[in-house]
Amino acid sequence: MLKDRVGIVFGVANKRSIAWNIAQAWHHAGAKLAFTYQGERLRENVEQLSASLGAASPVFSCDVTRDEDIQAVFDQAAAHFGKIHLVLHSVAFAPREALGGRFIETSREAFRIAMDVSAYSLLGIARAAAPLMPEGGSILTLSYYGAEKVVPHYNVMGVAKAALEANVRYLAHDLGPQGVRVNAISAGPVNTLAARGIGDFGDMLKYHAEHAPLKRNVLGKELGDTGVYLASDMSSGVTGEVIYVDCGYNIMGM
Ligand code: NAD
Ligand code: 0WE
Repeated sequence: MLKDRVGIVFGVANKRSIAWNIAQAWHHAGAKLAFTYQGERLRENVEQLSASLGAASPVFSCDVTRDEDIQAVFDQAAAHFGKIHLVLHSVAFAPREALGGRFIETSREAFRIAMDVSAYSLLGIARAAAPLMPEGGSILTLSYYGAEKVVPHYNVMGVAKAALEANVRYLAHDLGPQGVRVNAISAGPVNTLAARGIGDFGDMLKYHAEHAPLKRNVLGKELGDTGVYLASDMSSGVTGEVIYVDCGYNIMGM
């Protein structure tokens, strides 16, 4: 379904990463991929995972808070592939002390960092990607229910995800005339590196599974499948949208 499409994947840290689930699904659907990693610490992980696809995917360093890093990724992608069609943005960060305690205590600096890494970065990436998408394309990001409703302790990340979801709509408006679609998957909780940094995540997974209509948590494979749908022509009429892939949790009132 993605034959002859080229995609750039931001946000693989390890094999549990949501980005890795979606990248594998894109690969199996026939896309050619490049990966970026944040910092030397993650280089080897990402190189090994990329190599495991057996497709000689290039791997680039990128801290999304640095405009010059983002530009360098797309310069290298242009040199390697010419055109691209797909971008996956699966990146978020807030200082740990801001994820817990009272939201009202969030510092200006923690707010700035959460917004920069988790929301602004989509815009920076979209701006650098768009000139390489003359055939149109699909930009995909990851959100969470805390954007819309209060999830205790998600705090400033909820505010950043609300900004991210608004970014999706404004970018969809700007890039629509060029045939570039922009959408988000709002994923139910998944046990990744970013999630395990959070105390009581096990309890949260259990609560979520008990209260979701499907009575279980979402699988990485299911996020990958929706990722293929949003990347492919199957979703050609869909842009600016936030699609919940959360076993139905978000529809509940009680
Ligand atoms: P993860 O830790 O595997 O991925 C987060 C990625 O963000 C890592 O690869 C990390 O290197 C990258 N990152 C952080 N700061 C960066 C920076 N300055 N520059 C470049 N990269 C940076 O965890 P994940 O759960 O797969 O998270 C991926 C996305 O999914 C995030 O946007 C997260 O908010 C979202 N999400 C996660 C869950 C969940 O429960 N795990 C649920 C819904 C949405
Ligand atoms: O988006 C996220 C988590 C993103 C995240 C995780 C960390 C952990 C380590 C952002 N920044 C950091 N900073 C760190 O220092 N999720 C959707 C997973 C998540 O995190 C929560 C959740 C859920 C769900 C935090 C509190 C409550 C619920």
